[in-house]
Amino acid sequence: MTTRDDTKTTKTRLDALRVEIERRNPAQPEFHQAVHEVLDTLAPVLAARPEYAEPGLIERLCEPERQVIFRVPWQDDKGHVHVNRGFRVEFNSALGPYKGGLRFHPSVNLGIIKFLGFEQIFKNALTGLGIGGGKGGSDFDPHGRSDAEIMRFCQSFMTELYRHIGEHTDVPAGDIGVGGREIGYLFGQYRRITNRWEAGVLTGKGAGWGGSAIRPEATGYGSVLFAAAMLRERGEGLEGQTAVVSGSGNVAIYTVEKLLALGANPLTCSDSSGYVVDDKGIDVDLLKQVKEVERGRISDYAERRGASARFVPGGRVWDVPGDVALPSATQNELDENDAATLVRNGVKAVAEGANMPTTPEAVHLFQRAGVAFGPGKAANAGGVAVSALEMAQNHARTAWSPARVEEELAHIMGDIHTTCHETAERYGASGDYVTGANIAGFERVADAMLAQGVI
Ligand code: NDP
Ligand code: 2IT
Repeated sequence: MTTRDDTKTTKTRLDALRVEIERRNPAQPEFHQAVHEVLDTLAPVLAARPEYAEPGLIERLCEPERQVIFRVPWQDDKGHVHVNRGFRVEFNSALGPYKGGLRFHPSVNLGIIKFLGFEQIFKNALTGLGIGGGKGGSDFDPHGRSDAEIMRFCQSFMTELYRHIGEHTDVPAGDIGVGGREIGYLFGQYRRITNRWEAGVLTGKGAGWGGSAIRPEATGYGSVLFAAAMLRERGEGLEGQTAVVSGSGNVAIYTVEKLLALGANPLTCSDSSGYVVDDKGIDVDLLKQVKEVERGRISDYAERRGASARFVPGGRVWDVPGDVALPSATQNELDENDAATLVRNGVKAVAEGANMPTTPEAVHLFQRAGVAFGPGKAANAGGVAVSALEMAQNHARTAWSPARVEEELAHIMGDIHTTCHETAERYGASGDYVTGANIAGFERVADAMLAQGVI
């Protein structure tokens, strides 16, 4: 039987470990944040299951198996040479090949990639699909670059990355700044260098050359399904509810699309220059035209939409009242003040489409206020889950129908919700999806690591 003393001793050990991790990984605040958020919830499971308290297990979990950093030189359209930095952090392969996206954004550094890779371990475990955790990217800024510049950058990036990846080793996909266009250029260069048609080396490929139906939609659709499952647990549905969505990229667009399909009313979208409020609800076809076809800004949407929409430069999208909030842009975009505003305005559920968009203080505020809070590890797992289904289709040299993939996605999101909910209950944290997701993901990875020895 676990006593209060066991839990206290375990907490003291975890606190000491956290201090040591911060010392050994200086100047990586996002990585510290992600590790702390997980360690903070593990004490009950470590106290209840002594095998997990084995010296070195948590230490191994917090140390990437491999970290690759490389130079990415490329020439712009005027012939000027630029030098960016490329990263791939192969964090944990106990459950399967490293799996996780590539992010191209000027804010990328090793600490950002490590936080994302660490989160990915638990998220991927929650899908139940046999994928390890990894992440990569570059501090390259794709904004304003021509197609030819993007292609040359991707080719240079892959000219180093190809040595480290493979369908049984490490399988990248998209993230911020990396979508179907970039995956195409990356795949082309991989194929050219290796002289192999190895479809399973990257996911998010195009329809017709190994891509899965519904992969572009999967993250956004999945986070809306997760929000719906949390509401259902409280005897409510999404129909008729208003929603505040941030971001206007891949995740945000398909979040809006699914909200509309389920009868909810998405009122907002945003980018790094401001946000749009549309009193009639976001027009998803116009949003796709502006963002996916024309690669424009969210302010262009407001200009084209007419009287119902207005663009607010700067500002906080969370000032707009809504029943449900779906942060779908980037890390730490929703802070304690934003959470207080949302709670004051009556928000009932928050589902993280982005990775770690809610600061720890904001998460605690939501939980104290009784708001259903779905962490990214669970709520945005639909994207990587369909990536794993893409790998399965590639291995079998087949392509499933959109209806089949969508049905699988709905099952997976339902299972993740149930797993998180039941795990939280089992450890005395009923309704706490953060604890449920962390412990359930941890148990799967930890069991595999213990079985496979000290490696
Ligand atoms: P996109 O590049 O398609 O879109 C990103 C959006 O977020 C843009 O609207 C962008 O605006 C905004 N944004 C990015 N960085 C910042 C910033 N520092 N400040 C304000 N706004 C910002 O990326 P995705 O939609 O793919 O990714 C969004 C989030 O979802 C990320 O956290 C990602 O890790 C996560 N995610 C993505 C998955 C996927 O399958 N793509 C799967 C699971 C999670 P602007 O153009 O102005 O920069
Ligand atoms: O954060 C994520 O889960 C992703 N960017 C998707 C990863 C993937 O391999 O599909």
